[in-house]
Amino acid sequence: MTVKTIDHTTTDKNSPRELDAVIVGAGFAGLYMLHRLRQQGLVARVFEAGDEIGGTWYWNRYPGARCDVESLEYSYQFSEELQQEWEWTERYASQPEILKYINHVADRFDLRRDIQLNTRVVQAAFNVGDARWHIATDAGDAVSAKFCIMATGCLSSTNLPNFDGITDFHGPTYHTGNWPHETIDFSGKRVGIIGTGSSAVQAIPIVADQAAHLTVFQRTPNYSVPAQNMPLDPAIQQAVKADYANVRANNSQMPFAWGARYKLPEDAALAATPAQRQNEYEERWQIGGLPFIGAYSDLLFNQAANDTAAEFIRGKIREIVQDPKVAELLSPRHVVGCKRLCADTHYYATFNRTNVRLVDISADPIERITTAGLRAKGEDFAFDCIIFATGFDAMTGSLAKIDIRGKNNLALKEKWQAGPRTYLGLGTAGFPNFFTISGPGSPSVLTNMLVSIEQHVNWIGACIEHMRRHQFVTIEPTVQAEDAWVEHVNSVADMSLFPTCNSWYLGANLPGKPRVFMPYVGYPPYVEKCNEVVAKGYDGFVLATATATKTEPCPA
Ligand code: N01
Repeated sequence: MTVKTIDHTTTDKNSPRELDAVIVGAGFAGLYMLHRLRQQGLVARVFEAGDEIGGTWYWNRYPGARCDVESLEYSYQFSEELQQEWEWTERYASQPEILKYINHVADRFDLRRDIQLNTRVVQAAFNVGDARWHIATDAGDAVSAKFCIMATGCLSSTNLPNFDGITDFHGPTYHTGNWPHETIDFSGKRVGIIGTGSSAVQAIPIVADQAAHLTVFQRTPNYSVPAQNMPLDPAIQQAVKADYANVRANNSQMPFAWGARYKLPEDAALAATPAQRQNEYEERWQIGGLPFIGAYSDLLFNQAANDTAAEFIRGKIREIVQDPKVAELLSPRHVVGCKRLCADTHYYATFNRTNVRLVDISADPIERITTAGLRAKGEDFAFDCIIFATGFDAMTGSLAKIDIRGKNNLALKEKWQAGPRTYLGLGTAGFPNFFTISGPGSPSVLTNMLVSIEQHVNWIGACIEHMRRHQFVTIEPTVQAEDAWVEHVNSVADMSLFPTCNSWYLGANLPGKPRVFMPYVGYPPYVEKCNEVVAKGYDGFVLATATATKTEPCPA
């Protein structure tokens, strides 16, 4: 693909070809970035591949799709009016409600006029000559922009394993991450589902309820805690809204930027007695969802501590699931939380249904997809439809799909061959004026994404404003700062138990993907570092004016 020559003489007021910024993606990150840049007086355009806005919440519309961070926290905080006026109906918002909220935001802030739908960016190349990004789309657009900002999401490039015979099946197939827009009715159908991650854990109870029969193919069992979802108590909503500034501020001090309203993990599990631990875990089980992992401060850092939580959940599985053999197969053996903890509604109990069968494929991978269904463990399974709940090429997948070229025609894909390399997850050396919102090397997926997105957008907005005030033309990280950051991200991860299992955080879910822990562990120290970088005049970045390059600290 080559970038079309830009006709600099054409100036269509409604569709300028020379922009201040191009933003790729119209999910939570892209929408707020557009709003922020407009407030700063910049001309920006968002390109979005989907035919509607919403990003991950547009594509992931499988039955049961729901957020695992509470709705009162999984929302923007940049506008006091917005956070006061919007009424959430459930403790954990469903996908349709979140999509409605996103659309409300777009209308409220008049964002749609700068969003181009049905348009996938296929190439972005930096030209040293004019210090601009030249961007081409599959709709034939060729524009140039001073800044190229990737708001492409961390979980937006679906992973469909390359099973033998993948196209042979005669019936319909669905991927949870790219679900059809019409309602799929599984009534009377024989359904097969591959995968038991967060998406499957949410979908399985609902599909099982409708289908004549559901077969679940499980490669690795997952820990899941009941979400305890319920209608949102108006008194709780009112109390949070009355104190929103404090609620948000307290969350920003939490390791993962959410959940400050729950008891903080002060003690170590190993310092508690078995009876105290049992009570604590039981209390957390009743609270529901991700706060379970906050029971003790050492759960993600000490194997023996983690074992106590793992055994508690395995005990729950044995209590809930009537067939001991099935309970054993559903019982994970890895560290709790090292793959993302799931939050469910009746997941384990679903395996007590007579129309549900669990097939353990941990030792025998699926042999092939067949015209009638699939073949596994020497057995032929016949289905009316198959659901792939097989996850994503996380964090780097959607960037790798675009031909991104920095200075000297360096391809990002090539630079990241052995794993992503960024400074702060915000930028990468050799790619001036290129920003990644919640990029690898930032806390992103380990946190409440909305908090991390807003922190990045605010940082990028302030950086662009700083450049304007001081007449800098380009900014990019130094190789030294980037190398030190990559090492730091890894050493922090290595202090935790996160790298101990085959998670998508590590890229270990995809054959051939380099095994590198991608997110940064710890939101507050990360924000402190970002602020310190700014206070020191964009320490670790190279800022260049039209005539000179400035590597020494400049006024903050
Ligand atoms: O994807 P996953 P997901 N043969 O990668 C299996 C967020 N999310 O879409 O574990 C057979 O977790 C794979 O097996 P294994 C959340 O952050 C949030 O479910 O690799 N099986 C696994 O069981 C989450 O973590 C929410 O051995 C294969 C499954 O497919 C992230 O998105 C809801 C296979 C994939 O699980 C991803 O979740 C949904 C193969 N070749 C998602 N390849 C909430 O907010 C893969 N698998 C609640």
